[in-house]
Amino acid sequence: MRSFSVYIVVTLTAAVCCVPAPEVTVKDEGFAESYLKKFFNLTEESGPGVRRGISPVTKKLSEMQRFFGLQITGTLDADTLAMMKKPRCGVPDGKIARFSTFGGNLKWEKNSLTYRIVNYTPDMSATEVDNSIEKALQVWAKVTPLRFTRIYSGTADIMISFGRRAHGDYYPFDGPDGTLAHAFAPASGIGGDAHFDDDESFTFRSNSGYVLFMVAAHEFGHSLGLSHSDDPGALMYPVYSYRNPETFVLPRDDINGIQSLYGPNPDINPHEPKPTAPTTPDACDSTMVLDAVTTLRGEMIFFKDSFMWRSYPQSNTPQQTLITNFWPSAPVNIDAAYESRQSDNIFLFKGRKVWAFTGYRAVPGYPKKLNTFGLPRSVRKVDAALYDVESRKTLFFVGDYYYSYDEARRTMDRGFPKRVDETFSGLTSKVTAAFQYRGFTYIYSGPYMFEYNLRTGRLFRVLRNSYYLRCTNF
Ligand SMILES: [Ca+2]
Ligand SMILES: [Ca+2]
Ligand SMILES: [Zn+2]
Ligand SMILES: [Zn+2]
Repeated sequence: MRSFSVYIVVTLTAAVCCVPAPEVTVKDEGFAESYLKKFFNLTEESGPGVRRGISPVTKKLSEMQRFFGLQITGTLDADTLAMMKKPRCGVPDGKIARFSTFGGNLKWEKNSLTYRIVNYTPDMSATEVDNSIEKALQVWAKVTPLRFTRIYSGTADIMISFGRRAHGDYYPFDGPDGTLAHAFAPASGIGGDAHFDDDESFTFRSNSGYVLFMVAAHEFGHSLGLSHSDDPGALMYPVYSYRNPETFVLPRDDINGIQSLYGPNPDINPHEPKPTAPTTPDACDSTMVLDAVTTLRGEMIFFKDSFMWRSYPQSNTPQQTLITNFWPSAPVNIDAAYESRQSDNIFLFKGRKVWAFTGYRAVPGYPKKLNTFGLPRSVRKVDAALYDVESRKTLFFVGDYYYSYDEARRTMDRGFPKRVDETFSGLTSKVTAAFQYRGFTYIYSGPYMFEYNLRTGRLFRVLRNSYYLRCTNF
């Protein structure tokens, strides 16, 4: 134990984004140690046989960083610590892979399973708990031949209970937050069972507290044989994220996972329209059209649907995450984004509204209306925005035109809007995203990126998305 903290090299480089003046304390090191032991199988070093070279902690930190798509530093940096502190499932993280299973033989050898709700949480009514559990099981029944029957006494395949701290297995819960629940892989006895930490406040629908339906649907994935996925959009991703239970549709990655064990639902009517399973955008898709691109304190951020990639200058691997994991109050499917160096804010645009963040924090008073920036009321949405470091102006692209906003004077410049192709030669198709990087101005149109000198309007190169947002699946 003592030797452990020596290995955690506390380095907080300037490139670490978004946590203001972070400090990793001795307490954090202890916390990180127990996190790695619990979820990444870090074992104590003992005896004289300690190998030279990379320490087990560095190795496990790197493994954890790779799993969560963080920058792989092998040190306990601020981003890594923030990820460790997110509420999550208590089951250890296994392979670094899209969906994974506990092993092909850890599955039920029957399609008809029983479940029993052994006790209730005081947070919700019994009806709400029953409904959440039933709905969570149906998430899996819809896409497999598995069918669930509730029993009220005796031993069910899936025994469901709420407990605090030590609750009868060897995996005590940890009080409020941290671990929310855990479940056991298919087997007799405790196998298949799901336990919920009753030190959490569970909720039926609201976005304060943890939605029991979401937590339960994830845990039942384990009860049926799935392990964790590193797809940040998957239900089997280990970190909790709020989703509306009314509109939740099981993502493609989870469907692929569960069907690899049990096959598809034979009762599905192929003529019945069903909601399409959401897929996580892939940087390797050469036809992908990004929603927005911006810099953020030296990083590049690429937005698509509910997701964003962070790309660090010193790393070639863009890290994908849900936008709401980064900024819980941010919109998804945004129209445009830019970073104001003037105010150290990042602005996200969607429809007639704009959100502002400083690092991880939402700026109070937002979202505001578009006309805060002096844009005319007739503008319904902004297609793209970029901040010009040299002139400290922000350009807003709207259809065939663009506006110039003076960040210092907080007014729209005279003489605008101008036609886009008047300044940016050769740009005749719709602008979809824009940003400035290392003195060059990049205007995206579909999957293409046009590289300009903003002063002269000279076009240097036409590139693909992948020039900055690298495809790293190899
Ligand atoms: Ca069981
Ligand atoms: Ca807990
Ligand atoms: Zn889990
Ligand atoms: Zn338990």
